[in-house]
Amino acid sequence: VVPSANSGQDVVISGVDVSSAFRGYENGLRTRLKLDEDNRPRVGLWGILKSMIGKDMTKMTLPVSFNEPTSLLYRTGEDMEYADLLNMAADRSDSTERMLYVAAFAASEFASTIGRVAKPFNPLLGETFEYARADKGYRFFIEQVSHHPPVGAAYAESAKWTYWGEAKVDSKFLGMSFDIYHLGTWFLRLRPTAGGKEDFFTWKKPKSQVVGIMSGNPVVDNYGLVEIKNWTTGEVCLLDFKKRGWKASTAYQLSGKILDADGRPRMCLGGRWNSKIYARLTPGYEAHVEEPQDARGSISDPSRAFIVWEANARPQGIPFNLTPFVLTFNHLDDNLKQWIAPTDSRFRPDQRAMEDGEYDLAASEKNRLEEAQRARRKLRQQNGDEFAPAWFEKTKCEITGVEHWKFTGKYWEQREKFGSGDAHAWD
Ligand code: CLR
Repeated sequence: VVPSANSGQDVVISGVDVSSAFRGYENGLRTRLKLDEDNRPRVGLWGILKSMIGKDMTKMTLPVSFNEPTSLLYRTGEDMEYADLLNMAADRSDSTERMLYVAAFAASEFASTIGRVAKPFNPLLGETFEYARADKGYRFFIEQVSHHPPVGAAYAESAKWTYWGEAKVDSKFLGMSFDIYHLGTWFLRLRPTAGGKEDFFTWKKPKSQVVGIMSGNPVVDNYGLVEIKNWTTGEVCLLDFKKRGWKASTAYQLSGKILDADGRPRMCLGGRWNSKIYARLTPGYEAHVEEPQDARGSISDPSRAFIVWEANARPQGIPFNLTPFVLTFNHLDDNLKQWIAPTDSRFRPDQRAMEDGEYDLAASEKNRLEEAQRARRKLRQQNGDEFAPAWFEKTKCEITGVEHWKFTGKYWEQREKFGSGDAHAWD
């Protein structure tokens, strides 16, 4: 366990002291699971999937050994791994440079997909997950707000930014590939350190796809065009996640350009979403950007590229090929138990059993939870009730006109009450 360093500093977001959100995390981050190695049976994917062509993931019943001990709530929380990029963005006084770090953030969200061809657990309706990092100054929260179709509403905030959106995926197994479409829009408000107007960005994630299923060498690819828009300045970043070709050298590539409000190029990007991203100032023209000979280029020097982002190391030997970052999510410290909601994913016995390598228990617990969920839905239907999320409300974004889930902020208030001894705070 390493400290997540609650340095004793107060964390203030938009004038509000949010330090209590970090209570319960004092014992630090775990660096390993109970298990040293996942000894899951290695079964070929194709053998089991071939009868499921045309189905989406929610309608596929797969043995639990195809799962990893995460859920779509955790997989969305993984967006926070490179949240530092958002602080770097806010610290730039030039809006093009802010866009650059935001673009790197949007691409960095895919680094964690390497080596993770496994099914995350389906979150239960109303399930929540909170993750607060005093050392990084942010808090993240997500609630499963819909089951059919599955939707998670996420909201993360820090002194310099607010990031929110809808984790909503549609998937289809087509035989040749398993395709995952990210339907939700992602929103980011950035408060430049130098002052001035807030930036307001939106974008959609590119497509994820599992290929190589039939050949027995399944890998995750992420590809497509992403348009990141800064609604405050009119700038746009076009990111092209290249589809993986036959040669391994074509994998993970990305290129992009940042255009000013008049559509003129200002900066170009290149690199790979699994390792490094570079950029170069290209005032008025476009250029292909690749790894510079020396890393000494600077953001203001059009003659050379410079490095914008580098992926964290992926140490070998972590069960399920998890990243060191996501490994910290399911850590249920005794201290933390006194603070988090009973709906928190850390309390899910099936995911717990999975990460402990107790696969039969994981399967039976998963079954039990899903049966109970079906029973609750039936009851709601009989009573003519509709499920209402506890912490989010559906609204329309005034700027973009896009429907989205608005965080009410109440979660952290109730958490503070609960942690301070109000046993009914979560009722
Ligand atoms: C990609 C990064 C996004 C969030 C996100 C959501 C859904 C995830 C996807 C990521 C990666 C690939 C994924 C997918 C759901 C299912 C799919 C994990 C993390 C897996 C690979 C499908 C495997 C299915 C077989 C086992 C049948 O920000």
